[in-house]
Amino acid sequence: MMETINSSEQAIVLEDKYGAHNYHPLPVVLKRGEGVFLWDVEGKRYYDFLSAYSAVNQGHCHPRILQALVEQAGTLTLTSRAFYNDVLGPFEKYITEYFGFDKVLPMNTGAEGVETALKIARKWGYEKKGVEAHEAVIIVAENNFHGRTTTVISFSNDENARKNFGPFTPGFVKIPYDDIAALESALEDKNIVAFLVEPIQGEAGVYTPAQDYLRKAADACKAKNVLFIADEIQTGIARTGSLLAVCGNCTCEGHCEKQETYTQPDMLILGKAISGGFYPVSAVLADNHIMEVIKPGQHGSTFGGNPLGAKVAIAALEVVKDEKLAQNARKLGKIFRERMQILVDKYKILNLVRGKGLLNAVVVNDSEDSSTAWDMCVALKDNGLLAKPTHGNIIRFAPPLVMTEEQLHECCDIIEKVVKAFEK
Ligand code: IF1
Repeated sequence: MMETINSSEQAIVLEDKYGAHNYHPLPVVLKRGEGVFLWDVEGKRYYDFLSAYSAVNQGHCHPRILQALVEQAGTLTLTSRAFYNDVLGPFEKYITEYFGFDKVLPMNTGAEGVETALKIARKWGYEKKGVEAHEAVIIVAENNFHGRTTTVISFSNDENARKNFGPFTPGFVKIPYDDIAALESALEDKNIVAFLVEPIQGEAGVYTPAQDYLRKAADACKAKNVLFIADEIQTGIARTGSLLAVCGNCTCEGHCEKQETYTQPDMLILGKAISGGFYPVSAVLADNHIMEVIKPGQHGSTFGGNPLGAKVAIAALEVVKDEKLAQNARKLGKIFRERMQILVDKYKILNLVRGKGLLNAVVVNDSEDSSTAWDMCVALKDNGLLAKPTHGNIIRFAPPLVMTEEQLHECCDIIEKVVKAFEK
Protein backbone atom coordinates (compact mmCIF):
# COMPACT_ATOMS: atom_id res chain seq x y z
CA MET A 1 0.00 0.00 0.00
CA MET A 2 1.46 3.40 -0.97
CA GLU A 3 2.13 5.86 1.90
CA THR A 4 -0.08 8.97 1.62
CA ILE A 5 1.93 12.17 1.41
CA ASN A 6 0.56 14.88 3.72
CA SER A 7 3.52 17.25 3.65
CA SER A 8 6.44 18.18 1.43
CA GLU A 9 8.83 17.29 4.21
CA GLN A 10 7.41 13.77 4.39
CA ALA A 11 8.02 13.24 0.66
CA ILE A 12 11.58 14.53 0.89
CA VAL A 13 12.33 12.19 3.78
CA LEU A 14 11.04 9.20 1.80
CA GLU A 15 13.09 10.07 -1.28
CA ASP A 16 16.18 10.57 0.85
CA LYS A 17 15.77 7.25 2.64
CA TYR A 18 14.60 5.02 -0.19
CA GLY A 19 15.86 6.71 -3.37
CA ALA A 20 19.32 6.82 -4.92
CA HIS A 21 20.83 10.25 -4.41
CA ASN A 22 21.47 10.88 -8.09
CA TYR A 23 19.88 14.32 -8.03
CA HIS A 24 19.92 17.41 -5.82
CA PRO A 25 16.42 18.79 -6.38
CA LEU A 26 15.30 22.28 -5.40
CA PRO A 27 13.44 21.94 -2.05
CA VAL A 28 9.89 21.84 -3.51
CA VAL A 29 7.54 18.83 -3.73
CA LEU A 30 5.11 19.03 -6.61
CA LYS A 31 1.71 17.41 -6.64
CA ARG A 32 -0.20 18.83 -9.61
CA GLY A 33 0.51 20.49 -12.94
CA GLU A 34 -1.68 22.32 -15.42
CA GLY A 35 -0.45 24.39 -18.36
CA VAL A 36 2.31 26.71 -17.13
CA PHE A 37 1.48 26.07 -13.47
CA LEU A 38 2.64 23.60 -10.83
CA TRP A 39 1.28 23.20 -7.29
CA ASP A 40 3.19 21.79 -4.34
CA VAL A 41 1.84 19.44 -1.65
CA GLU A 42 0.74 22.41 0.47
CA GLY A 43 -1.19 23.87 -2.47
CA LYS A 44 1.21 26.72 -3.31
CA ARG A 45 1.20 27.63 -7.03
CA TYR A 46 4.33 28.16 -9.12
CA TYR A 47 5.14 29.20 -12.65
CA ASP A 48 7.18 26.38 -14.21
CA PHE A 49 10.31 27.82 -15.88
CA LEU A 50 12.02 24.49 -16.47
CA SER A 51 9.31 22.50 -18.30
CA ALA A 52 10.99 19.26 -17.17
CA TYR A 53 14.04 20.29 -19.23
CA SER A 54 11.87 21.14 -22.25
CA ALA A 55 9.79 17.95 -22.17
CA VAL A 56 6.56 19.80 -21.32
CA ASN A 57 6.54 22.37 -24.13
CA GLN A 58 2.79 21.85 -24.58
CA GLY A 59 2.11 22.67 -20.92
CA HIS A 60 1.44 20.26 -18.06
CA CYS A 61 -1.34 17.68 -18.52
CA HIS A 62 -2.50 19.07 -21.87
CA PRO A 63 -6.13 17.84 -22.18
CA ARG A 64 -5.81 16.79 -25.81
CA ILE A 65 -2.72 14.67 -25.17
CA LEU A 66 -4.28 13.29 -21.99
CA GLN A 67 -7.34 12.19 -23.95
CA ALA A 68 -5.13 10.38 -26.48
CA LEU A 69 -3.24 8.68 -23.64
CA VAL A 70 -6.40 7.57 -21.80
CA GLU A 71 -8.13 6.25 -24.91
CA GLN A 72 -5.13 4.23 -26.06
CA ALA A 73 -4.24 3.08 -22.55
CA GLY A 74 -7.64 1.42 -22.34
CA THR A 75 -7.26 -0.20 -25.76
CA LEU A 76 -3.69 -1.48 -26.32
CA THR A 77 -0.49 -0.27 -24.65
CA LEU A 78 2.26 -2.65 -25.74
CA THR A 79 2.71 -5.52 -28.18
CA SER A 80 6.51 -5.41 -28.63
CA ARG A 81 7.70 -5.31 -32.27
CA ALA A 82 7.34 -9.07 -32.52
CA PHE A 83 3.95 -8.20 -34.01
CA TYR A 84 2.49 -5.25 -35.88
CA ASN A 85 0.01 -2.86 -34.27
CA ASP A 86 -2.49 -0.43 -35.77
CA VAL A 87 -0.90 2.75 -34.40
CA LEU A 88 2.81 2.52 -35.25
CA GLY A 89 2.42 2.75 -39.04
CA PRO A 90 0.19 5.85 -38.87
CA PHE A 91 2.62 7.41 -36.34
CA GLU A 92 5.61 6.70 -38.60
CA LYS A 93 3.82 8.25 -41.59
CA TYR A 94 2.74 11.25 -39.53
CA ILE A 95 6.12 12.05 -37.99
CA THR A 96 8.20 11.47 -41.15
CA GLU A 97 5.91 13.80 -43.14
CA TYR A 98 5.87 16.27 -40.23
CA PHE A 99 9.67 16.66 -40.27
CA GLY A 100 10.40 15.77 -43.91
CA PHE A 101 12.29 12.46 -43.76
CA ASP A 102 11.72 9.05 -45.40
CA LYS A 103 11.89 6.92 -42.25
CA VAL A 104 11.86 6.90 -38.44
CA LEU A 105 13.27 4.46 -35.87
CA PRO A 106 11.21 4.84 -32.65
CA MET A 107 12.82 4.41 -29.23
CA ASN A 108 12.05 5.61 -25.69
CA THR A 109 14.55 7.89 -23.93
CA GLY A 110 16.66 10.59 -25.50
CA ALA A 111 19.86 8.74 -24.70
CA GLU A 112 18.52 5.69 -26.51
CA GLY A 113 17.79 7.93 -29.48
CA VAL A 114 21.37 9.20 -29.44
CA GLU A 115 22.78 5.66 -29.09
CA THR A 116 20.58 4.59 -32.01
CA ALA A 117 21.87 7.41 -34.22
CA LEU A 118 25.48 6.56 -33.32
CA LYS A 119 24.94 2.90 -34.23
CA ILE A 120 23.27 3.81 -37.55
CA ALA A 121 26.08 6.24 -38.38
CA ARG A 122 28.77 3.65 -37.70
CA LYS A 123 26.96 0.97 -39.72
CA TRP A 124 26.43 3.45 -42.57
CA GLY A 125 30.14 4.29 -42.40
CA TYR A 126 31.21 0.67 -42.81
CA GLU A 127 28.57 -0.45 -45.30
CA LYS A 128 28.10 2.69 -47.42
CA LYS A 129 31.18 4.87 -46.98
CA GLY A 130 33.63 1.95 -46.87
CA VAL A 131 35.37 2.81 -43.61
CA GLU A 132 37.63 0.00 -42.31
CA ALA A 133 35.94 -2.31 -39.77
CA HIS A 134 36.07 -0.93 -36.18
CA GLU A 135 37.75 2.29 -37.41
CA ALA A 136 34.69 4.57 -37.55
CA VAL A 137 35.11 7.91 -35.77
CA ILE A 138 32.34 10.36 -34.81
CA ILE A 139 33.01 14.06 -34.17
CA VAL A 140 31.31 15.68 -31.17
CA ALA A 141 31.48 19.15 -29.65
CA GLU A 142 33.21 20.01 -26.41
CA ASN A 143 30.79 20.67 -23.53
CA ASN A 144 28.16 18.52 -25.19
CA PHE A 145 25.29 16.86 -23.40
CA HIS A 146 23.69 13.89 -25.14
CA GLY A 147 22.59 11.70 -22.24
CA ARG A 148 24.02 9.48 -19.55
CA THR A 149 24.67 6.02 -21.01
CA THR A 150 28.25 4.74 -20.89
CA THR A 151 28.95 5.35 -24.60
CA VAL A 152 27.44 8.84 -24.47
CA ILE A 153 29.44 9.90 -21.40
CA SER A 154 32.50 8.44 -23.15
CA PHE A 155 32.54 11.61 -25.27
CA SER A 156 31.47 14.02 -22.53
CA ASN A 157 34.01 16.31 -20.90
CA ASP A 158 31.93 16.76 -17.75
CA GLU A 159 34.07 15.07 -15.11
CA ASN A 160 31.09 14.74 -12.77
CA ALA A 161 29.25 12.74 -15.44
CA ARG A 162 32.30 10.56 -16.24
CA LYS A 163 34.31 9.95 -13.07
CA ASN A 164 34.68 6.25 -12.25
CA PHE A 165 32.32 5.10 -14.98
CA GLY A 166 35.09 3.82 -17.30
CA PRO A 167 36.33 2.10 -19.34
CA PHE A 168 34.84 4.26 -22.08
CA THR A 169 33.75 3.61 -25.65
CA PRO A 170 36.39 4.58 -28.26
CA GLY A 171 35.75 6.17 -31.65
CA PHE A 172 34.94 9.78 -30.80
CA VAL A 173 36.85 13.02 -31.30
CA LYS A 174 35.98 16.34 -29.66
CA ILE A 175 36.20 19.77 -31.28
CA PRO A 176 35.31 23.24 -29.99
CA TYR A 177 31.63 24.15 -30.42
CA ASP A 178 30.73 26.83 -32.99
CA ASP A 179 34.13 26.50 -34.72
CA ILE A 180 33.89 25.64 -38.44
CA ALA A 181 37.65 25.60 -38.96
CA ALA A 182 38.04 22.99 -36.23
CA LEU A 183 35.29 20.90 -37.83
CA GLU A 184 36.85 21.14 -41.30
CA SER A 185 40.18 20.06 -39.87
CA ALA A 186 38.64 17.07 -38.05
CA LEU A 187 36.79 16.11 -41.25
CA GLU A 188 40.11 15.46 -42.99
CA ASP A 189 40.23 12.06 -41.24
CA LYS A 190 38.88 9.51 -43.75
CA ASN A 191 37.41 7.42 -40.92
CA ILE A 192 34.97 10.14 -39.85
CA VAL A 193 31.41 8.91 -40.38
CA ALA A 194 29.37 11.58 -38.57
CA PHE A 195 29.26 14.88 -36.68
CA LEU A 196 26.83 14.86 -33.72
CA VAL A 197 25.87 18.29 -32.42
CA GLU A 198 23.24 20.16 -30.40
CA PRO A 199 21.90 23.15 -32.40
CA ILE A 200 22.08 25.04 -29.08
CA GLN A 201 24.10 23.58 -26.22
CA GLY A 202 21.46 23.41 -23.50
CA GLU A 203 23.12 21.95 -20.45
CA ALA A 204 26.39 23.71 -21.18
CA GLY A 205 24.49 26.89 -20.46
CA VAL A 206 22.27 27.63 -23.49
CA TYR A 207 25.11 28.45 -25.88
CA THR A 208 23.65 29.67 -29.18
CA PRO A 209 26.19 29.37 -32.03
CA ALA A 210 26.77 31.83 -34.87
CA GLN A 211 23.72 32.14 -37.13
CA ASP A 212 25.44 30.31 -40.00
CA TYR A 213 27.25 27.67 -37.93
CA LEU A 214 24.81 24.82 -38.50
CA ARG A 215 24.45 25.52 -42.22
CA LYS A 216 28.23 25.67 -42.67
CA ALA A 217 28.70 22.55 -40.54
CA ALA A 218 26.19 20.63 -42.63
CA ASP A 219 27.86 21.78 -45.85
CA ALA A 220 31.32 20.81 -44.54
CA CYS A 221 30.04 17.36 -43.63
CA LYS A 222 28.37 16.92 -47.00
CA ALA A 223 31.61 17.82 -48.78
CA LYS A 224 33.35 14.96 -46.97
CA ASN A 225 30.52 12.39 -47.17
CA VAL A 226 29.98 12.58 -43.41
CA LEU A 227 26.55 12.42 -41.73
CA PHE A 228 25.36 15.60 -40.01
CA ILE A 229 23.37 14.51 -36.93
CA ALA A 230 21.28 17.06 -35.03
CA ASP A 231 20.40 16.25 -31.44
CA GLU A 232 17.16 18.24 -31.08
CA ILE A 233 15.99 16.40 -27.98
CA GLN A 234 16.02 19.62 -25.98
CA THR A 235 15.95 22.29 -28.73
CA GLY A 236 13.31 20.67 -30.92
CA ILE A 237 9.51 20.67 -30.91
CA ALA A 238 9.15 24.47 -31.17
CA ARG A 239 11.26 25.28 -28.09
CA THR A 240 13.59 27.73 -29.87
CA GLY A 241 10.90 29.55 -31.85
CA SER A 242 10.85 27.24 -34.86
CA LEU A 243 9.74 23.65 -35.16
CA LEU A 244 13.40 22.59 -35.07
CA ALA A 245 16.39 24.71 -34.14
CA VAL A 246 18.31 23.41 -37.14
CA CYS A 247 15.93 22.53 -39.93
CA GLY A 248 14.48 25.20 -42.18
CA ASN A 249 12.56 23.02 -44.61
CA CYS A 250 10.37 21.09 -42.21
CA THR A 251 6.83 20.46 -43.43
CA CYS A 252 5.21 22.71 -40.92
CA GLU A 253 2.98 24.70 -43.32
CA GLY A 254 4.78 27.93 -42.63
CA HIS A 255 4.45 27.30 -38.93
CA CYS A 256 7.89 28.76 -38.48
CA GLU A 257 9.90 31.14 -40.62
CA LYS A 258 12.26 29.33 -43.00
CA GLN A 259 15.67 30.88 -42.72
CA GLU A 260 18.56 30.54 -45.17
CA THR A 261 21.02 29.58 -42.40
CA TYR A 262 19.09 26.46 -41.41
CA THR A 263 19.49 23.08 -42.99
CA GLN A 264 18.02 19.58 -42.97
CA PRO A 265 20.27 17.20 -40.98
CA ASP A 266 21.09 13.73 -42.32
CA MET A 267 19.80 12.32 -39.05
CA LEU A 268 17.46 14.05 -36.60
CA ILE A 269 17.15 12.90 -32.99
CA LEU A 270 13.99 13.84 -31.07
CA GLY A 271 12.79 13.15 -27.54
CA LYS A 272 11.28 14.97 -24.52
CA ALA A 273 8.42 17.16 -25.84
CA ILE A 274 7.74 14.83 -28.78
CA SER A 275 5.26 13.28 -26.30
CA GLY A 276 4.38 16.40 -24.30
CA GLY A 277 5.77 15.05 -21.05
CA PHE A 278 3.25 12.18 -20.87
CA TYR A 279 5.35 9.18 -21.89
CA PRO A 280 8.97 8.46 -22.88
CA VAL A 281 9.20 8.61 -26.67
CA SER A 282 12.31 9.27 -28.75
CA ALA A 283 12.92 8.94 -32.44
CA VAL A 284 15.67 8.96 -35.03
CA LEU A 285 14.63 10.24 -38.48
CA ALA A 286 16.65 9.74 -41.66
CA ASP A 287 16.19 9.12 -45.37
CA ASN A 288 16.14 5.65 -46.90
CA HIS A 289 19.78 5.57 -48.04
CA ILE A 290 20.84 5.86 -44.39
CA MET A 291 18.07 4.02 -42.52
CA GLU A 292 18.28 1.01 -44.86
CA VAL A 293 21.53 -0.11 -43.20
CA ILE A 294 19.39 -1.37 -40.30
CA LYS A 295 18.02 -4.84 -41.02
CA PRO A 296 15.61 -6.98 -38.93
CA GLY A 297 17.03 -8.03 -35.57
CA GLN A 298 19.89 -5.50 -35.62
CA HIS A 299 18.42 -2.88 -33.29
CA GLY A 300 15.29 -2.17 -31.22
CA SER A 301 13.78 -2.19 -27.73
CA THR A 302 10.79 -3.67 -25.92
CA PHE A 303 8.83 -0.42 -25.72
CA GLY A 304 10.22 1.24 -28.85
CA GLY A 305 7.30 2.13 -31.14
CA ASN A 306 4.60 1.00 -28.72
CA PRO A 307 1.04 2.06 -29.59
CA LEU A 308 0.52 4.10 -26.42
CA GLY A 309 3.61 6.26 -26.89
CA ALA A 310 2.91 6.56 -30.60
CA LYS A 311 -0.66 7.78 -30.05
CA VAL A 312 0.48 10.25 -27.40
CA ALA A 313 3.25 11.56 -29.67
CA ILE A 314 0.82 12.17 -32.55
CA ALA A 315 -1.41 14.23 -30.23
CA ALA A 316 1.58 16.11 -28.78
CA LEU A 317 2.84 17.05 -32.25
CA GLU A 318 -0.66 18.09 -33.39
CA VAL A 319 -0.86 20.45 -30.42
CA VAL A 320 2.45 22.09 -31.42
CA LYS A 321 1.07 22.97 -34.86
CA ASP A 322 -2.54 23.74 -33.96
CA GLU A 323 -1.58 26.03 -31.08
CA LYS A 324 1.28 27.61 -33.09
CA LEU A 325 3.70 27.03 -30.24
CA ALA A 326 6.82 27.84 -32.30
CA GLN A 327 5.43 31.26 -33.15
CA ASN A 328 4.49 31.90 -29.53
CA ALA A 329 7.94 30.79 -28.36
CA ARG A 330 9.56 33.12 -30.87
CA LYS A 331 7.40 36.08 -29.81
CA LEU A 332 7.64 35.55 -26.05
CA GLY A 333 11.34 34.68 -26.19
CA LYS A 334 12.11 38.05 -27.74
CA ILE A 335 10.12 39.83 -25.02
CA PHE A 336 11.82 37.75 -22.31
CA ARG A 337 15.34 38.54 -23.52
CA GLU A 338 14.44 42.25 -23.83
CA ARG A 339 13.16 42.29 -20.25
CA MET A 340 16.23 40.40 -18.99
CA GLN A 341 18.60 42.71 -20.89
CA ILE A 342 17.10 45.63 -18.96
CA LEU A 343 18.03 43.80 -15.73
CA VAL A 344 21.53 43.02 -17.03
CA ASP A 345 22.03 46.71 -17.83
CA LYS A 346 20.60 47.79 -14.48
CA TYR A 347 22.04 45.27 -12.00
CA LYS A 348 25.65 44.14 -11.55
CA ILE A 349 24.53 40.72 -10.30
CA LEU A 350 23.66 39.65 -13.87
CA ASN A 351 26.30 39.39 -16.61
CA LEU A 352 24.23 38.50 -19.68
CA VAL A 353 21.16 36.84 -21.12
CA ARG A 354 21.23 34.52 -24.14
CA GLY A 355 19.01 32.07 -25.91
CA LYS A 356 16.55 31.51 -28.71
CA GLY A 357 12.79 31.27 -28.52
CA LEU A 358 11.87 30.14 -25.02
CA LEU A 359 15.19 28.40 -24.32
CA ASN A 360 17.08 31.11 -22.47
CA ALA A 361 19.59 31.53 -19.67
CA VAL A 362 21.04 34.34 -17.60
CA VAL A 363 24.63 34.27 -16.38
CA VAL A 364 24.98 35.37 -12.78
CA ASN A 365 27.93 37.62 -11.97
CA ASP A 366 29.60 35.23 -9.56
CA SER A 367 32.09 32.35 -9.72
CA GLU A 368 31.02 28.98 -11.15
CA ASP A 369 31.35 27.38 -7.73
CA SER A 370 29.37 30.06 -5.90
CA SER A 371 25.91 29.25 -4.60
CA THR A 372 24.45 32.52 -5.86
CA ALA A 373 22.57 31.03 -8.82
CA TRP A 374 21.18 28.27 -6.61
CA ASP A 375 20.23 30.76 -3.88
CA MET A 376 18.49 32.91 -6.49
CA CYS A 377 16.52 29.87 -7.66
CA VAL A 378 15.46 29.18 -4.06
CA ALA A 379 14.34 32.81 -3.78
CA LEU A 380 12.51 32.53 -7.11
CA LYS A 381 10.76 29.44 -5.71
CA ASP A 382 9.73 31.39 -2.62
CA ASN A 383 8.26 33.98 -5.01
CA GLY A 384 6.32 31.42 -7.04
CA LEU A 385 8.62 30.67 -9.97
CA LEU A 386 10.55 27.41 -10.47
CA ALA A 387 13.86 27.47 -12.33
CA LYS A 388 17.17 25.71 -11.80
CA PRO A 389 20.81 26.51 -12.53
CA THR A 390 22.49 24.51 -15.30
CA HIS A 391 26.21 24.81 -14.56
CA GLY A 392 27.27 26.82 -11.55
CA ASN A 393 26.38 30.42 -12.22
CA ILE A 394 23.94 29.99 -15.14
CA ILE A 395 20.17 29.89 -14.62
CA ARG A 396 18.13 28.33 -17.42
CA PHE A 397 14.67 29.83 -18.06
CA ALA A 398 12.43 27.62 -20.19
CA PRO A 399 8.67 27.87 -19.51
CA PRO A 400 6.05 25.81 -21.36
CA LEU A 401 5.41 27.31 -24.82
CA VAL A 402 1.71 27.84 -24.05
CA MET A 403 2.51 30.81 -21.77
CA THR A 404 0.68 34.08 -22.46
CA GLU A 405 2.41 37.44 -22.81
CA GLU A 406 0.71 38.64 -19.63
CA GLN A 407 1.99 35.62 -17.67
CA LEU A 408 5.48 36.16 -19.09
CA HIS A 409 5.53 39.75 -17.85
CA GLU A 410 4.35 38.61 -14.43
CA CYS A 411 7.24 36.12 -14.35
CA CYS A 412 9.73 38.77 -15.45
CA ASP A 413 8.48 40.95 -12.58
CA ILE A 414 9.19 38.07 -10.17
CA ILE A 415 12.68 37.60 -11.62
CA GLU A 416 13.36 41.36 -11.34
CA LYS A 417 12.21 41.34 -7.70
CA VAL A 418 14.66 38.53 -6.86
CA VAL A 419 17.54 39.99 -8.89
CA LYS A 420 17.06 43.32 -7.10
CA ALA A 421 17.15 41.55 -3.73
CA PHE A 422 20.46 39.91 -4.62
CA GLU A 423 22.06 43.13 -5.88
CA LYS A 424 24.88 43.88 -3.48
C1 IF1 B 1 19.46 14.52 -16.57
C2 IF1 B 1 19.34 19.23 -19.82
C3 IF1 B 1 20.82 17.55 -18.88
C4 IF1 B 1 19.50 16.37 -23.76
C5 IF1 B 1 20.04 16.31 -25.05
C6 IF1 B 1 19.98 13.95 -25.03
C7 IF1 B 1 19.43 13.95 -23.75
C8 IF1 B 1 19.18 15.17 -23.09
C9 IF1 B 1 20.39 17.59 -25.80
C10 IF1 B 1 19.12 12.61 -23.10
C11 IF1 B 1 18.61 15.15 -21.72
C12 IF1 B 1 18.09 16.04 -19.63
C13 IF1 B 1 18.59 14.85 -18.86
C14 IF1 B 1 18.41 15.20 -17.42
C15 IF1 B 1 18.51 16.71 -17.32
C16 IF1 B 1 18.41 17.23 -18.72
C17 IF1 B 1 19.60 17.94 -19.14
F1 IF1 B 1 20.28 19.49 -20.69
F2 IF1 B 1 18.17 19.14 -20.44
F3 IF1 B 1 19.32 20.12 -18.85
F4 IF1 B 1 21.10 16.62 -18.14
F5 IF1 B 1 21.82 18.16 -19.42
N1 IF1 B 1 20.29 15.11 -25.66
N2 IF1 B 1 18.63 16.17 -20.97
O1 IF1 B 1 19.27 17.58 -23.15
O2 IF1 B 1 17.72 12.44 -23.02
O3 IF1 B 1 17.88 10.22 -21.92
O4 IF1 B 1 17.31 12.24 -20.56
O5 IF1 B 1 15.67 11.37 -22.24
O6 IF1 B 1 20.00 13.50 -17.01
O7 IF1 B 1 19.73 15.06 -15.49
P1 IF1 B 1 17.12 11.51 -21.86
